[in-house]
Amino acid sequence: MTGKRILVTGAAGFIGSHTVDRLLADGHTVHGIDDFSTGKVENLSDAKNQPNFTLERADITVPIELRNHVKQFRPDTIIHLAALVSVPKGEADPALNYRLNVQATHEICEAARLHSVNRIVFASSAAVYGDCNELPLTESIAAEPVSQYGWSKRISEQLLASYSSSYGIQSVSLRYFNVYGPRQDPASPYSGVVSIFGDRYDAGQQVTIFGDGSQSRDFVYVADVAMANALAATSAAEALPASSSINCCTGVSTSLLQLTQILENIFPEVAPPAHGETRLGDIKHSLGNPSRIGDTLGFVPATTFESGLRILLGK
Ligand code: UD2
Repeated sequence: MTGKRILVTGAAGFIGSHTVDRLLADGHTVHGIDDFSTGKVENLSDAKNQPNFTLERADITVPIELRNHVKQFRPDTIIHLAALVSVPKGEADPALNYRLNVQATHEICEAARLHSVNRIVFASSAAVYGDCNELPLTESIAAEPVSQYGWSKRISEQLLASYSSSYGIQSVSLRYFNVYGPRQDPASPYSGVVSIFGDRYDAGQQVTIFGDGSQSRDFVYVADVAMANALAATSAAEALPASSSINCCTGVSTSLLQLTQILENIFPEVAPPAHGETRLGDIKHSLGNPSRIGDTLGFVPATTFESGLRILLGK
């Protein structure tokens, strides 16, 4: 396989940095951009030393900045990961959510159109399914989001589809389920449960389960998500539809009680979890159907939940 030129937005973030690592390991030439509002340069400490990687600060909501990067680097594909990454933050600041998660996607589409980029891979989310409880969630289910964040991802998918039909720019929107793994910040109240619980157990502290712990999620390991991004960016054009929305998930359901059971086995000295009130607006179960990602991209998750958790914890 000949290496491709791939521009990654949000390159210094949690998923972005793993995606960069994967693309470089596969022999591609990568240009990363990030505004470093949440991304960290340390996340790219391995990548930084590699000759076929460049990294620059850029604000993708400023059209000229973005277009200059695309014009100069001339990517075959853009992987667009920069975003506001939380449902509660989107509800609290819908204007910011719109700017970062809709307007920025449009800027990416425009930069791609103006500078002849062949394909865009986009970080969508299971949040597009809203409160649907027809599990497992399959792409044929109508996406009916219930949050500003979920809507912004859905609208972005449609923008990409429109640029695909009008201008022939191929697009792949990957609907990420619950991504976990190294470099996810455990300190924020918006952090995912795996990073919060992993961090607490590691520090010898008791965790609090909101509700009875029977709620479950489809946890997908970040290096597997990076692999999915790489496959979506580099698969042969003929192997993919002009525009598609594809679940990025494992199809395996894990409850919070199963999560804490594994953590208790690793850290038997830590007090068992406390239980608190169910979190407002929580969904009980989320599970994706991974058939389409398997069929179209040949994606098979390489990491079981317990092994991913152990890598995260270094155990
Ligand atoms: C995640 C995202 C949400 C949205 C959604 C899309 C975060 C924080 N949440 O929500 O924004 O993208 O996915 O599907 O990014 N929990 C506890 N104790 C804690 C923390 C969490 O019991 O200290 C529970 C929580 O109430 C929930 C489960 O763990 O039942 C998973 O929580 P989460 O925030 O990791 O993920 P989710 O799917 O609710």
